[in-house]
Amino acid sequence: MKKPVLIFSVILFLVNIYFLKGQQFVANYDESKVPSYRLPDPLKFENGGTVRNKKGWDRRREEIFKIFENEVYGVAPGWKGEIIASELSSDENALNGKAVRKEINLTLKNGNRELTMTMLLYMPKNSAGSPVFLGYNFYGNHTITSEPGIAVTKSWIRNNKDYGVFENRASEAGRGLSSGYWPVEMIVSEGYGVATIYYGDADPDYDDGFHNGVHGLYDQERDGTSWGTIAGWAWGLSRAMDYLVTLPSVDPGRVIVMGHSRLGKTALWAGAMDERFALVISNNSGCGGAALSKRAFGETVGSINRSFPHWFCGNFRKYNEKEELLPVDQHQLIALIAPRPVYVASAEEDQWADPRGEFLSCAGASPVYKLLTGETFPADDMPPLNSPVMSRIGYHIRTGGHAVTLYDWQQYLRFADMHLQKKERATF
Ligand code: GTR
Repeated sequence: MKKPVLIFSVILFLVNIYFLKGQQFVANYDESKVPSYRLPDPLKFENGGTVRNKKGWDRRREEIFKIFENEVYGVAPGWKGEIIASELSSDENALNGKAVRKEINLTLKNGNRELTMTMLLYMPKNSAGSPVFLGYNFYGNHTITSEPGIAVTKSWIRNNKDYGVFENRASEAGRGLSSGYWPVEMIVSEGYGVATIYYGDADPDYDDGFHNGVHGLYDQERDGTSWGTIAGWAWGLSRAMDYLVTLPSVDPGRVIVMGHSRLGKTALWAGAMDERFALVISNNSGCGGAALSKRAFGETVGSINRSFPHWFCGNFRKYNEKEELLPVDQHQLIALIAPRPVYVASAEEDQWADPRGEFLSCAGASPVYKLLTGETFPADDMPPLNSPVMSRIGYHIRTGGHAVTLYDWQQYLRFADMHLQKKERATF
């Protein structure tokens, strides 16, 4: 080959690679470009046999759970340690006398390693066995209400000038700034408690090679199946649960695990890992949460693994741009929660999280709920905006963007009332 031709060919080759790669990195928002895919059947064993009853489902559930552990979130270790709870503060007349508010340090001790998470707990006044919403917050306990008594977190936080976080330290400036996400007074007035922990207490949200946070409680050789950060956060919620079930003010059979976005992914995996959670809520959880991966719509497995290399297990990277090879999809994550009630919420402008993919996961989990409870998911197609559908699976897509809004909470309370308080609420 002549030299100029050779040079030209090499340049053409490089340009090709550049554009091909480029294409993979551009998110698809066009429904007509969703690849054709086949979802694994939650009611077919890996060997092809059919699940026919509850006993069969228990075995199938094991299979699906193991695949999620090994290929998606990683395997979280069992817990044989000790949790030491120490109360930091208590206010019997919080929220204008409606609630009892406590801050509790939960120190997890595993041999000579330890980690402390600070829980903020609001319970309705005179509560004896109330249901509770448990969920992490993004910016510290002091951000969820404006009440002055709540300590500003001392943990590492991603810098954010809007929240007054500089040099990875929170400040007074953040107080109450997340109260829109947490309408605590309304929730408590409806007879529910709220328990929340800053998510970075369980595991700081950056890639440090899994030394700090809950991973640091163990001395572990890591491989492709080792737990990532989402599994770590989910595991931390189970430790919070270990504590909640000891409180007389809390009904241990009615703890609801709830989360938004990355913490929505976490809530779903926590609900799958720990069957003590009575109800699970995923708000705008998207890729690796409620959205089907095989649709590759909005955020994809490749893009999430590149942006957040610490969230999932190493094996999940095998499916970057190869979603068709995934042996599970996220409808099976919803199915792992069955027969417990689960609510998935999407937002119209949150296309990155693939609302249709979140809806289709609910529909895909429906046969498992049908088998176990006789109830199906009552929607064949996506419901109109702001028109929730609720059976044991609840779903809505509301107007607006990626956030937790009052509207979302109103639906969660209605859904929780239906299933855990056994009272009907027409609508808010
Ligand atoms: C985005 C990420 C999403 C979602 C979100 C969040 O950057 O791509 O998967 O988790 O963050 O947690 O706010």
